[in-house]
Amino acid sequence: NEDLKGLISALLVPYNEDGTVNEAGLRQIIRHNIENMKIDGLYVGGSSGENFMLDTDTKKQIFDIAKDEVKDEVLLIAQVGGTNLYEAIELGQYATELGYNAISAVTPFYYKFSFEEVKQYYFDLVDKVDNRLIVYSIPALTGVEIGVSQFMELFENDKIIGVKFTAADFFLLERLRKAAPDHLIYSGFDEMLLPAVINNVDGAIGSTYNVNGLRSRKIMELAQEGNIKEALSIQNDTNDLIEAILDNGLYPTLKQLLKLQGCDKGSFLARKPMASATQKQINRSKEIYDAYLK
Ligand code: NAY
Repeated sequence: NEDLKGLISALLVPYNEDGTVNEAGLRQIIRHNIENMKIDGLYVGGSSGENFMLDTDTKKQIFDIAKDEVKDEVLLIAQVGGTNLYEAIELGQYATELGYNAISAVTPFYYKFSFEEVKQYYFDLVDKVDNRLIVYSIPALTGVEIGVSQFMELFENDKIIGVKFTAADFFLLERLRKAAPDHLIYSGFDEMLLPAVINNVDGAIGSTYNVNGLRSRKIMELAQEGNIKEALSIQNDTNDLIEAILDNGLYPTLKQLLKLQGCDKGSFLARKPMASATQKQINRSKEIYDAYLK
C-alpha cells in the first residue's frame, strides 16, 4: 500500500446558488492542488467537500469530475460512507470502476451504533466493493470513538488497510502505530501535523493543504528527517494561518483563499444548509491571504 502514502488534500467543492456543483471551479481547484500545491493525492467526498449534504447523483458527479481531471496524475481516494450502507456500496463500486486507488468510509453516525454494528458496516462494504478501504475516524463530528483493540478487529479484514485519524488523542495514535505497524495511518488535523509525523504516520489528509500544501509538505519532510526544530517553526507559522481560518469560518474562508490563489471561475458558494461567506468573511479572508499566504 506504499502507493497510498503522502500528502493528500481533502478536496473542497464550490457550489452554485442552486446547490449544483460549479464544475469549472472544481476543475481549477483540482489543477491548483496538483500544479501549485504539489500534493500526492486527493480525498474526494469528505467533510471538506460538504459531502454529507449531497444526494447520491451529486456525489457521483464529483467522483466523475475529479477522475476526469486527474486521470492518473495523483492518487485518488473516494469517501463513500455515511449512514446509508447501500449507498456506500453503490458509491464504492462506482468509484472503483472509475479507477479510484482506494475508498474510505466514515464511521456511521447519528444513531449511536454499537461497535459490532460499525464493524459489520465495514465488513459488508468491503465484501461488496473490490477495493482497499481506509476507515475515516472523526469522533469530534461523529461521536464514534474507536479504541486500539477495535481498530485491530477491523484490520483483521485484509481489505481494511488503514485509518484517517482525525483526533487529537496522541496516546491513542502512538498505541495504534505500535500495534499496527503495517497499516496506513493518516494525520487528519492539519494543525497537528508535526506531532502526527513524529508518531510515524504514513501521510496526511486535510482541508488546508488545498491552500497551504507546500508549507505542509516541508513540515512533513523536516520531521521525517528528524529536524524537529525547523519543522516546529513552520508548524507555528502554519498554525497562525489555520487559527485565523478557523476563527473566520473554515470552509467559506478556504474557498475565498482558493479564489485569491487564482481559482476564479464561477460561484464559490457553500451547499445549503451550510452558509456561504458573508462580505465580512470575504474581507477578512483577503487580510488572511495577505498576512500568511502571499
Ligand atoms: C475531510 O474532508 O474529511 C477532512 O478534511 C477531514 C480533516 C479536516 N477536518 C475537518 C473537520 O474539516 O483538515 C481537517 C481540518 O479542516 C483542519 O485540520 C482544520 O481544523
